[in-house]
Amino acid sequence: MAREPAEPNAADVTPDLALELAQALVDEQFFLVYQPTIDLQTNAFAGVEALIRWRHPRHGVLSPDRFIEELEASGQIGPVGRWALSTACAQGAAWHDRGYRFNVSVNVSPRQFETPDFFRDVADALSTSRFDPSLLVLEFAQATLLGDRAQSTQRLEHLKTLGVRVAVDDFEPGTSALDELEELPIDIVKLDREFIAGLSTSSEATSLVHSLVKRSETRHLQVIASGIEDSEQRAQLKNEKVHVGQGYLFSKPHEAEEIDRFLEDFAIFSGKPL
Ligand code: G
Ligand code: G
Ligand code: MN
Repeated sequence: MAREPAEPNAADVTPDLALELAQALVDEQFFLVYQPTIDLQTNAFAGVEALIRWRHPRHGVLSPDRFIEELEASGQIGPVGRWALSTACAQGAAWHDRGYRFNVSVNVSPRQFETPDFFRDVADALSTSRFDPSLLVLEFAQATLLGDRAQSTQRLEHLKTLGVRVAVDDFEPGTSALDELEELPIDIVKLDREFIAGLSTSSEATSLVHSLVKRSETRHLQVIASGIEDSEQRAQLKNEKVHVGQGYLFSKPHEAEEIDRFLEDFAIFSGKPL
């Protein structure tokens, strides 16, 4: 599905971009931003999703929609994905050391998941950072998992021996293949943000959320709603017993230092209704 970029970009893609991408990792132009997730029932801070950005020397900060595909096509997703995993785990461990214990989610693209190195990349990121594996969530798009299901199952089970958890990203009830996904060892289902955007005007969407949550209880799945932008959506999702929420209503993605400030406010004002 075509999406508006979440943040405006400074320039259109140029052929140079592909070449420049090769140097970007060496030149430390990539950085991660983190978007908080909130327990909708208790208002507790639940975790963050790590999202990559490219600080381009001339075009400014570029969002992954502009360069992930190119990284995939050129095979550079291997080293860049490794960097993202190890950076996110190191940051998660640093928060943990300061007494904050929450999940850190990292997005995994199709080609990353396919490479034999991926398991070792995750294992290395965990052991180097000493981040608690049970706090690391790997997010996969449905299409990444549903290609060769037998192979996906095998890979996911192997990854899960590390103690990590697995999320299905951009899930759209009604159109997504829940039956097939449930055969895989998944732990978390993330509701698509465009689906959430349509929630208030569609009673059908509301009943789809209702049955998903009901089903998740017997399957021991956690349901996360992404793209929550207003308090009406939040109230509706809380009412439907959706476990966790993410979206601009709570916070945009921010660099780690800004998340630190968010956490401080959280500790101080944890009793306030968000
Ligand atoms: O952050 P933003 O909404 O612009 O992200 C756009 C897309 O890029 C999302 O679908 C997200 O899954 C993907 N993405 C963000 N960070 C990473 C990353 O570190 N690795 C991979 N493979 N994909 C990412
Ligand atoms: O596909 P994935 O869920 O990994 O994409 C996450 C992206 O969604 C982030 O890059 C972020 O910029 C964007 N995003 C997060 N919250 C919101 C929101 O409330 N509204 C919109 N429009 N985009 C959001
Ligand atoms: Mn994601």
